[in-house]
Amino acid sequence: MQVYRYEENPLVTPAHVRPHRDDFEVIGAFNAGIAKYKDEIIMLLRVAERPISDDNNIVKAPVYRPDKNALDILDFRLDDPAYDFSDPRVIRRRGDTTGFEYLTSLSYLRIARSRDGRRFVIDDEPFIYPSNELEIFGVEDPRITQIGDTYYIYFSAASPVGVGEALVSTTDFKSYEHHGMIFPPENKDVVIFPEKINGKYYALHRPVPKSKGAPEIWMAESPDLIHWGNHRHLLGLREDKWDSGRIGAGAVPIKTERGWLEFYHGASKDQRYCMGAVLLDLNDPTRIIARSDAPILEPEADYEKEGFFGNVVFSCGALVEGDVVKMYYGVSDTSMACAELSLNEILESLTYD
Ligand code: MAN
Repeated sequence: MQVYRYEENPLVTPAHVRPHRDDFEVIGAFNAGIAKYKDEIIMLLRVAERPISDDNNIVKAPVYRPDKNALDILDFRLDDPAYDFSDPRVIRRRGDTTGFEYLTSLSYLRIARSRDGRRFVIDDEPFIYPSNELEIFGVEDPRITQIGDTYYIYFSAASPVGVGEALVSTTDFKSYEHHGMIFPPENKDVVIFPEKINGKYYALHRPVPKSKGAPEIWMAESPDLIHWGNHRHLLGLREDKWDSGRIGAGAVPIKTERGWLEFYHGASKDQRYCMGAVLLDLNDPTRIIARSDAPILEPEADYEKEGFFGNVVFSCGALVEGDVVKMYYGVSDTSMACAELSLNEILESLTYD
């Protein structure tokens, strides 16, 4: 697979983003949703900020309080035996290996704009900030589906009762309407198809079943984008491959002659995140036509291997012009990058059933 990484990569880094408060620092500007709006390319960044700590023994956890419309900042001592701080993203109760008590940063969504897709200017203010009880730990990893003149933006909403997926819509990227949670916890990595198929909307989503099952990709349908049903399991993990640990949909599906092309992320059991592809039937997207054996993009460049949480390439949006796929992707939970790939080469590389 030929991958052309932009010379300007990483395109947006935390250093480019001014924190929204003076006592905070930006540690991530990554996993952005992508849209074309008028003559601009919009990158809706997940900006992760944390309170500046002047004591190395203290980890701070920011929590949004909707009743006060303000943040609370909780302090944890690194030597507190009740907690495990080994994953820099989260604060865990000791002994808990998968869940978390608090996040070490608070994420919100902020717009970066570009004409050429390479040089981005970042808005001064957040666009979507946590606003209710289900978002008090932050909003993360947005995807954007344009349907007509409306842009549907959906993202993980994190809170003590779980991480689910919330939906908002906008027509101008200035104001938006909040439609509440569309997939309850635990669910992430939703992508909504850009048009109705046989009279229904479709979405991919990623529940995390507990007593049985694994973090895998499901399909749902809806008459109105708000109410989702007829859930079906679509795509599973593959033992001993790059996508053996967890998978989730990435970019909004691309309509091609051969089918809907979906870029999804797969993590190995040791948390190395790559991007691969799956091809779905145009008229029945619950039918899988082909899938990547090997990743189409994997952490290779320094900025993909090193950072806040290294060895991660994670795309939430791509643009297509003719045969050129411009895949925008978060790197190492830190910054944003873009790579161009050939649509045809991707389609040819898949393994067909
Ligand atoms: C995981 C990671 C984090 C994220 C939390 C909550 O730990 O994806 O980046 O903040 O889940 O969603």
